[in-house]
Amino acid sequence: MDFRSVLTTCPYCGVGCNFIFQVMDGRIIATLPAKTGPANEGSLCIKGWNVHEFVQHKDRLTKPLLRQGGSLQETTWDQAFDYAASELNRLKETYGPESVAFAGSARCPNEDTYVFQKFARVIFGHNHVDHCARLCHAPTVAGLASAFGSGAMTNSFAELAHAKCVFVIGSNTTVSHPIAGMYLMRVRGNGGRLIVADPRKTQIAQLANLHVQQNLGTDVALINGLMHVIYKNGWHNQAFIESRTENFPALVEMIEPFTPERTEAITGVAAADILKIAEWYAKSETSAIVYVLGITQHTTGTDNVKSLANLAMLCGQVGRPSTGVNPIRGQNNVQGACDMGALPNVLPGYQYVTVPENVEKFEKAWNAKLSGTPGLTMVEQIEAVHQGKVKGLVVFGANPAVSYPDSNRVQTALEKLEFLLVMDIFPTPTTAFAHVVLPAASFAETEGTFSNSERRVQRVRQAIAPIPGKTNWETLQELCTRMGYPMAYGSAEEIFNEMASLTPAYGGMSFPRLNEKGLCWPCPTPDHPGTRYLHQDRFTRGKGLFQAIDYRPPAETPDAEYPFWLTTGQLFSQYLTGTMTRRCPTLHHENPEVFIEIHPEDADRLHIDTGEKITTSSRRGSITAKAWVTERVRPGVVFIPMHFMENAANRLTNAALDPVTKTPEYKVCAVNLGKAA
Ligand SMILES: Nc1nc2c(c(=O)[nH]1)N[C@H]1C(S)=C(S)[C@@H](COP(=O)(O)OP(=O)(O)OC[C@H]3O[C@@H](n4cnc5c(=O)[nH]c(N)nc54)[C@H](O)[C@@H]3O)O[C@H]1N2
Ligand SMILES: Nc1nc2c(c(=O)[nH]1)N[C@H]1C(S)=C(S)[C@@H](COP(=O)(O)OP(=O)(O)OC[C@H]3O[C@@H](n4cnc5c(=O)[nH]c(N)nc54)[C@H](O)[C@@H]3O)O[C@H]1N2
Ligand code: SF4
Ligand SMILES: [Mo]
Repeated sequence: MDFRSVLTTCPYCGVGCNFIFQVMDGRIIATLPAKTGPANEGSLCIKGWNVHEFVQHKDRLTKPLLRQGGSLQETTWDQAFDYAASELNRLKETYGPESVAFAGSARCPNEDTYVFQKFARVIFGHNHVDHCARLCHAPTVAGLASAFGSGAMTNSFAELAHAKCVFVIGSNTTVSHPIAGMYLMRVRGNGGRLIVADPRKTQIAQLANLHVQQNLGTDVALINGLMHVIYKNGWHNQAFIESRTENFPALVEMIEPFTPERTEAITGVAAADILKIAEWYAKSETSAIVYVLGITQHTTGTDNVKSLANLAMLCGQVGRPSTGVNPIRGQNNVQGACDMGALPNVLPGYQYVTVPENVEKFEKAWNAKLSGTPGLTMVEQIEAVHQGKVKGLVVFGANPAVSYPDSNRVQTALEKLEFLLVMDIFPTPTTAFAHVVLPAASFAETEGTFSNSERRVQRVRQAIAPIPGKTNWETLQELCTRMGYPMAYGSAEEIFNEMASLTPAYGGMSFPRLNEKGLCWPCPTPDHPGTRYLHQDRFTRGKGLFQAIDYRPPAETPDAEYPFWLTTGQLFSQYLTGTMTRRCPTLHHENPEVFIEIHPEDADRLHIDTGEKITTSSRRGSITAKAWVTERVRPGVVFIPMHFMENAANRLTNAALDPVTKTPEYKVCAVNLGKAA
């Protein structure tokens, strides 16, 4: 009997909990929390505890698939590589390199993603490479980079428990990031105040000292209103503003008209509550802001983030322990996938493609011709397919048929592609459109690193042999080699070392150093201890930049034909498109099907009961699901979870994009409702 314990990092959310796989005779038999985990300190949520259920599920893809005679058939690796390479070369030669786009993954280790974006850039010489940060936290990266110079969470999770005030806005923390939620649940016990601003009555809202329910998409107005009150009462931090920031007069002018009364009229939040939040946040010794998708998934996503940065700077609540602006990143490695340059405007380490010296640096290191023009973002790639500009798509660890907005339109684009290559661990609605499917190794089958929301780079370790026979970077490097650019990495560590040599924030990291507790970037030199909180004495960009942001309503608002507001999001025991959690019996049992949350007043008016089937339609599509009559939503608002491919919320959502980052407005659109026919 061979028994081993393997310490590794959770593949679900950006908290980055550490756990120990118990492996017996080549099978994982249990998952146990690791006390040494810096983010989880010995705790795990239900998804972490049961993670091995999907890893060894019978549905795992084990062999490559090739479309033959209209259906996907098993084939050899050799044939799959040959066919994929010849099709990609054909498109490149027939329509030019710009005709092939790349959608990457925030699920896979940094090393896989580094190789993925390098493959796209060296073979095709363009920057049409993106990943799901686009659907999620791209506004964070853009908004915080413009205000502070760095687009990452400023502080660490454990610090949050000791803040005197935590302002949670648009984060369903105990559901989406349960272990981060654990720290927030300690705030009140430690003598701090917890404020939640969320249109829905979430669990964390019910645990707060104060919960306000703003109208969907009105966060800029709410934050400007808070700043108005803070400034008028003299609760702002003048010394901080003078020494650490610039452009303050522009902000003062912008917030002038956002009186509590006007703010109440726009947001629906009572003026008295606005006053209370302003006072608690500004006057507490340490105040931290926590936000997630309620802030970012809007056509005003970047504006929302900039507004939160304004609020923190106005009060000097940044650059110290237990303060800051803390976006909790969604996917396990979305921070890392951004760091690795799986983005159309930056090379690894946020080195802009538009700066010629950066392009030269990577051209020299990679011995290839690269482009200085930013590429297409995820949703733009789909539009480019409709316009006939993109003919081939390489999807690595993503499920656009379910996760992108307006899925009917996405699916017609996938159908139109001359060549679709998908690499996944399971069959999905996206692999169903593919010409070639390459089976992927899961996180349990590979060495590497994930970078969590705190910028902590942590080890991922191989517990069992790769189920498809190859790790993901091995597969990608073989395809790249067959397309004429030889890659010959011998290990994940070798890939990490190349990446670190080109990425200053990772420059001082190495596997031996990461083996202990991981390191938070920036960690520029081998003797640097890593950085727990950012912007201590100066902002990354020098002075913090105040930006005057005006309120803009969402792209689509209710009218006579579509009189309800729809908002979408996540559930506790399902994860994104459900490919993994729906195969974990323990999780699936908790949230087995889609539902539509509707307020009792609306349900009464429409004579709808809990459990009854209702149909909801938007301008783009419709779905039928059971109603859940609940006061979690406000009158006039319905909520639908996004996880269920057979009844995808994205058939309804609006592909209206944030103008800066092209992030879709998943959090607001207009729908109608009625009993199912
Ligand atoms: N169990 C589970 N955990 C997950 C995931 C999962 O699918 N399942 N996904 C992971 C990923 S990738 C991500 S990005 C995160 C997402 O984590 P969250 O962002 O916390 O999850 P959401 O459900 O999208 O909802 C955020 C909150 O925004 C609120 N909201 C809706 N509209 C607005 C608005 O206009 N303004 C404001 N201020 N709030 C609004 C919603 O009511 C909700 O409470 O979770 C990660 N963790
Ligand atoms: N309506 C609505 N839609 C949303 C959202 C919302 O709030 N509302 N949220 C959005 C958000 S925040 C996000 S992040 C996106 C997520 O969008 P996606 O990234 O498309 O969704 P996932 O379900 O994470 O898809 C990841 C895929 O990778 C596969 N996979 C897992 N591990 C590996 C691996 O190691 N290697 C490979 N090759 N594949 C692997 C999984 O089986 C899965 O099919 O969805 C967005 N869509
Ligand atoms: S909180 Fe996130 S990282 Fe931690 S166990 Fe749960 S899903 Fe995994
Ligand atoms: Mo996300």
